[in-house]
Amino acid sequence: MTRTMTTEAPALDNPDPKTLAEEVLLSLKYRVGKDTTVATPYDWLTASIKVVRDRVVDHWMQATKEAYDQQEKRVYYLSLEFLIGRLMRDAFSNLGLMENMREALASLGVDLDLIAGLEPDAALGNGGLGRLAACFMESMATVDIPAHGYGIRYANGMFRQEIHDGWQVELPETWLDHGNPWEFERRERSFEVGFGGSVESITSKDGRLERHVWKPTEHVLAVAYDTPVAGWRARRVNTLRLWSGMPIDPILLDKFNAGDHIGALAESNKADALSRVLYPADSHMAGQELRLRQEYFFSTASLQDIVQRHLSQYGDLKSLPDKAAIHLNDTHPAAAVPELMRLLMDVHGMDFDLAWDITKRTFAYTNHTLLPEALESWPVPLFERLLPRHMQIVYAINAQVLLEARSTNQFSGEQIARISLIQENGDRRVRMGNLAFVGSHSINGVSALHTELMKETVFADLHKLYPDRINNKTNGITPRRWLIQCNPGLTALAREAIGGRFMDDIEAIKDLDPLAGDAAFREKFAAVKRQNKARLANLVADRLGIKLDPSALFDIQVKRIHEYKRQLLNILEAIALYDQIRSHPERDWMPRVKFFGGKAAPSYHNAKLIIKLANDVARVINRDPAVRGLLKVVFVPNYNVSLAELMMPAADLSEQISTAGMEASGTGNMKFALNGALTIGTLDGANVEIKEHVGDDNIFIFGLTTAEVADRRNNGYNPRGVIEASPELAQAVAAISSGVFSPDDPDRYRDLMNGLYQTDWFMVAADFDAYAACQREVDAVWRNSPDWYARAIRNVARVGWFSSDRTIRQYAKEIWNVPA
Ligand code: 4GP
Repeated sequence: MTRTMTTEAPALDNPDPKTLAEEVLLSLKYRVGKDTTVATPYDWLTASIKVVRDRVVDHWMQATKEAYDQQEKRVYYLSLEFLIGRLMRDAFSNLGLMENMREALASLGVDLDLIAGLEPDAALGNGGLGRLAACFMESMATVDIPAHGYGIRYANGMFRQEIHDGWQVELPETWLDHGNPWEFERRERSFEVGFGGSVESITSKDGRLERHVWKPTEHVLAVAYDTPVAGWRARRVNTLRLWSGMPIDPILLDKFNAGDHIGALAESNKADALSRVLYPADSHMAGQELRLRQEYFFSTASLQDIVQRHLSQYGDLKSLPDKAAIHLNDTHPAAAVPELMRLLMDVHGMDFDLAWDITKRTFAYTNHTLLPEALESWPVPLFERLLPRHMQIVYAINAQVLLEARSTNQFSGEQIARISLIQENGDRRVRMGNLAFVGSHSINGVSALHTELMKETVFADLHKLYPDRINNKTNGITPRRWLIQCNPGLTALAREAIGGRFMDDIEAIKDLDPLAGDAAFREKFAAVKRQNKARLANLVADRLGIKLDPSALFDIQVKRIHEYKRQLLNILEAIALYDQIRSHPERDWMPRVKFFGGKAAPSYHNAKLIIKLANDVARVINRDPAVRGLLKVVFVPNYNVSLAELMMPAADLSEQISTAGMEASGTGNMKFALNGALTIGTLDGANVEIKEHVGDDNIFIFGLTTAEVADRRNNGYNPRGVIEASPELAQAVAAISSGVFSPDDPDRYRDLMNGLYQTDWFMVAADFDAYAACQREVDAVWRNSPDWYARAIRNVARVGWFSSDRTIRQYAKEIWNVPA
């Protein structure tokens, strides 16, 4: 069943600016406790948020009640990361209050943009999968699915990045310093979480095993904090419930009284640690004990909450799969599989078979990366020590799965070993991917290519055993944040040209397509782009003191710094272009600014070195008078959601240049295209589908395909030969190796460059010439401005499909079995 969206908003009251101004004043007085004479900008921010939150709450309660009364099936999205960013604009815009609120605040002498800029950027995620979870929350509310997001309320989210002398420096992000006006603390909604201890077997009088009882030795509380998430036009408001760790006894008084002041706080510190920091690992396994504790902590709290809600409404857990779809965002919540089994068997008395059937029908799992270093596995001794009962359950599940596999007579011993939940070679480890897979009825990849690769690589054997489970759900982005809010200029232009239907159904943006041929429209489009570029140029001038010309081509690569994403390829091309500009000053070069932005995991040596290299190269190129401003390189520090909102609308060219087969999907590629940037990219992740939608003429594709990469790797790739055969590349590599960009430390990049010569796992050298040639094609099209903007408009018009509303509807229909 598809509910169509109309432009008619459901009964949204639309208070005039005067009413809103009064509400803000009351809020300032009674909620914040200040009057206008002493109010700081933060006070105005808090007062304004509370006004809009009150309105959200009305819709929230209504939605909650409806879900209950109508016995709707609920979706529970378990994710260790929610990269939500700022929420105020989102709420204003989704409730249709933006303009009136702006006027209301102006009448009080307050600038909406100024206070909006003070709202902390809630960075409870690393990048890809965390931002996806945030887009999904907004889309689930928009397409009217009753849903709860469950995660951790990290006191310190993603670190703040500063660049000192070109190096990344990590500083704690303290987003809660001014409190969090969005959330509701629910002390009464808390659950006990245990760790360690032992398992007791309870037997009946006749010696039969009745059940197991886990007796943990450590106990903490998980306390709920709720943030309402409003969908477009507040059609529905859902809940993001984040857990915070609390000690059961805040202080152990007997220890304190005995003089052990530190020991008295030990419990408290342990509880606090659970929700203190987000591990800054993107596509990389975090590996420490605290991480496994965090994973279990939020999984059990969420499940206890879900089970309690279900029981209070339906009285019986047998109907759980009919009324609850629990989604595992990557393997981080995979401990939920044995935890649900434990709750069903040990607490609610079911037998294994029934519990296993319910578990599989309830869970679904999304895989977000094929990188081997990101596939989670935990040492058996650690798992067993922290979660002894879960270890037993994992063994029991494994026995069942291996029995099924063997009984088909289709698998060799080696294949059986790969299907096993336990890795036996080397140290014994619990494989969380396999656990999530076998415990779920649906396992999805995040782009068509990625899903096929999942079937062929990591999950090949499990796919053979359970061929109906793997399916694809290509990622999407919410067009509210990533077009309507972040690009008001383009939104207004599109409304003027084709009406506002696209705001309710983003696929209607395709009506812009014919306007690519309209010179007057193209000019207006170019003017909007130019304004957006000027905004970014101002930010760069303010923050970095670098002056940029908004008429230059803005070429942007923003994402986590990772070798497979190949920022290095982009930097090498910048150096090659720099050489060319100097040696051929007579050519008609098109001015270009290459922007970089992104964080490196603090322990990822090469990624941090690549940041330093980008900055070193920027310094040399930007200062060289021979370049005559034709090329500038800018590394924008502390890339986060708010910066993305500024950068996406300002891009002419979007860099999506990962080694084919390595980027599961990408979502930045979608944000850029929707804001009118042309993509230069490899046939990787969702680029493949973006190409199909925008058409071959409106995207720049280069480089090896996935099959060619595999082929090269298997057949003795010789990067040295490749580098030596490419004069431009050889010169760029030689310049870096010889210290042209690091005169203070000429050897700084020696290992990095040796890596290119010797292994070049990411095929930077192999793709260099194709990439450089493709960039010159970009220049040629850019030179013909009407042609460029026609292509840019077609990008906007043709990527409406990459909306997270579409993705979520597919999840709803094909995985969760809920109406949307
Ligand atoms: C990311 C993938 O790297 C990215 O391609 C994808 O678009 C995103 O998930 C959402 O599906 N993976 C991660 C991770 O964030 O930590 O593995």
